[in-house]
Amino acid sequence: MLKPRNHPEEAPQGSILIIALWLLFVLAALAVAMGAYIAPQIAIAQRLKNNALLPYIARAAIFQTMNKAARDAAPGDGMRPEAWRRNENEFKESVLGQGVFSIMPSAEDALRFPEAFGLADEERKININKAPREVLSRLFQLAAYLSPKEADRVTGAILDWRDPNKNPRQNGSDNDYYQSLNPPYSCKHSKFEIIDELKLVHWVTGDIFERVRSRLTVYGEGQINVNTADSLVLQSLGCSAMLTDQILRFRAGPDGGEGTADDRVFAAVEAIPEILQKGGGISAKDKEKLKGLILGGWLSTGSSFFSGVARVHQAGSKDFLDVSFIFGRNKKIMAWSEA
Ligand SMILES: [Ca+2]
Ligand SMILES: [Ca+2]
Repeated sequence: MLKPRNHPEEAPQGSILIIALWLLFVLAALAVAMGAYIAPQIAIAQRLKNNALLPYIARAAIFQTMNKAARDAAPGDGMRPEAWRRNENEFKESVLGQGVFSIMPSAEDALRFPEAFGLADEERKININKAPREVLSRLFQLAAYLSPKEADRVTGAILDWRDPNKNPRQNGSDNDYYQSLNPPYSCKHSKFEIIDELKLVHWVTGDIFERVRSRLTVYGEGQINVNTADSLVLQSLGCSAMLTDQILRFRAGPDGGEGTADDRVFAAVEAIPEILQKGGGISAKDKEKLKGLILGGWLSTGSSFFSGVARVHQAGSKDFLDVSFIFGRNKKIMAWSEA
């Protein structure tokens, strides 16, 4: 007797095998698909975990830098700007635990020190809260190309903004002007806390602000560091072009360029007239001007406030974080901003 072609007990066994194989295939495909779906998420999670460390690395980097600046407060060589202004050994790709950091100048300071690794000092700038009107007026004429009349009304508005007196001075700007704006706001009648506040002051356009911002600060006692101030700041103080040139030439040293090993510093402000006299002689008028600045307490030979950007990343990772900061030699953080 012939067996039936499809044995009723064999068919399910074959089907089960095929179904099992299919199931295995489907499960394997699902596992591959799940893997492909999850892998990037694991990578993202890993990256987030790594990037979450960056603010802590930045913090450590800035505190380490602040301690270095505080140590340099000892009189003498610590005041030499090159120790903190251009110092690749200390500030370029320095290793800190799992992190790596560089200290660079802020965007506006980078215009002056494009290739530098290090800090920028605030005392090379004019203090907007302390500078007399004529110094601010010269700055606006020299940096923003304003006429004496235009500079006079801008500086009048700045003085009305910063002093507690509520009556506007001649060529100043009072509350009525600020209240007429949309939206209206009040004249501050108090010191500038950040330089960006200047954008709120009457007559200060965005263009004018951009031209003067890198020469103004709210930090320090108002004295200008004669070892770091640039030509425009020295001239804003009232130094003649000749006197400014002599100061810069002394600082540059024999090779004539600033930022090299032979640079010189003035050790004390009182010694400046004699040093310049020996270096080639200064006019009686320039000597008088210098004496006035020294006796008035407008010059210093060191700085106490420093700004910069800490760029941090983890070793082997390209993700970085920029943190802008300003601190004092007294180890006080004055400003902090994570980009
Ligand atoms: Ca006022
Ligand atoms: Ca030099």
